[in-house]
Amino acid sequence: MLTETLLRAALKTHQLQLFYQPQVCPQQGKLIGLEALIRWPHETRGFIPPNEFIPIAEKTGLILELGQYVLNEACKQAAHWTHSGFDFRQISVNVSPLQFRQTNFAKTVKRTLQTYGVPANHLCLEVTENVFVDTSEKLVLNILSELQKIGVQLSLDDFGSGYSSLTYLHRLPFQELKIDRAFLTHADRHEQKEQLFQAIVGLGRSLGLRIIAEGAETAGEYALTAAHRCDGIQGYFCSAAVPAGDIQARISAFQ
Ligand code: G
Ligand code: G
Ligand code: MN
Ligand code: NA
Repeated sequence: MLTETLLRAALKTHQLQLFYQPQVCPQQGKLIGLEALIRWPHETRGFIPPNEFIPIAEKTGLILELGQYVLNEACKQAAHWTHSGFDFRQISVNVSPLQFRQTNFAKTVKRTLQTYGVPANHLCLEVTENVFVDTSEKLVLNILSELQKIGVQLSLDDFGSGYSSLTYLHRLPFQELKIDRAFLTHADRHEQKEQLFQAIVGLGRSLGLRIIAEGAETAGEYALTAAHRCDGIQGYFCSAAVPAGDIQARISAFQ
């Protein structure tokens, strides 16, 4: 069984690794960023999916340590890529609600960027609509505003999939909207799904947001994101998340 103890040990001994999934502009096929996704390679069990261990980390509070580990590793990688001359554009990191609302989160982010010498605009923080559960809109706005002042990019992840109130969206300083992959799946083959997808792209556009479509698995879905002028596409059709060392080879395959 997966336990907090095992996860804590894995974290402590650096068994958890970041993989990176490319985000690609569907018009030019150019790289526009990378999302860091945590991976836990286990000696006997293969890769343990984050969907199994992130909830444990959230329940036990270990997500604070795990979140900081991810932030450190992503910044370390960003600095390394910058020094080696690789223009990765930005690295996106997922931030859990508990981590997001911890005291001094913005200060912690700023200090981490300084530690690794990473310019703030090379980091994008992704939060989901779940940050609004158990937290007032005012507090969310305050935290986002502090992060905005630092200069990091802010992205609303899995948009449309969960608790979703459109009333707050225009008040919050996001630069990016990630459309939940449920909207893109088969949208090239179902008229109504395509219209729904198009409507969400339009909603994001009208708010001046960069639009990333998630979960393109086929050429048809990829073409659809280009037709609707999404700024970016992230999906298995381009590449799944791969180790940092494999990213440049991946990218040269589609650029
Ligand atoms: O990557 P998939 O890669 O299987 O990720 C599954 C889920 O785990 C996604 O919802 C993703 O947001 C979440 N996840 C992946 N990496 C991280 C991370 O570093 N921090 C947090 N909080 N969630 C992550
Ligand atoms: O943070 P978020 O929930 O957006 O994490 C992205 C999740 O989606 C990760 O688990 C990642 O591996 C997964 N993913 C990325 N591209 C695809 C895709 O094309 N199809 C599917 N089914 N999952 C994807
Ligand atoms: Mn994400
Ligand atoms: Na997502």
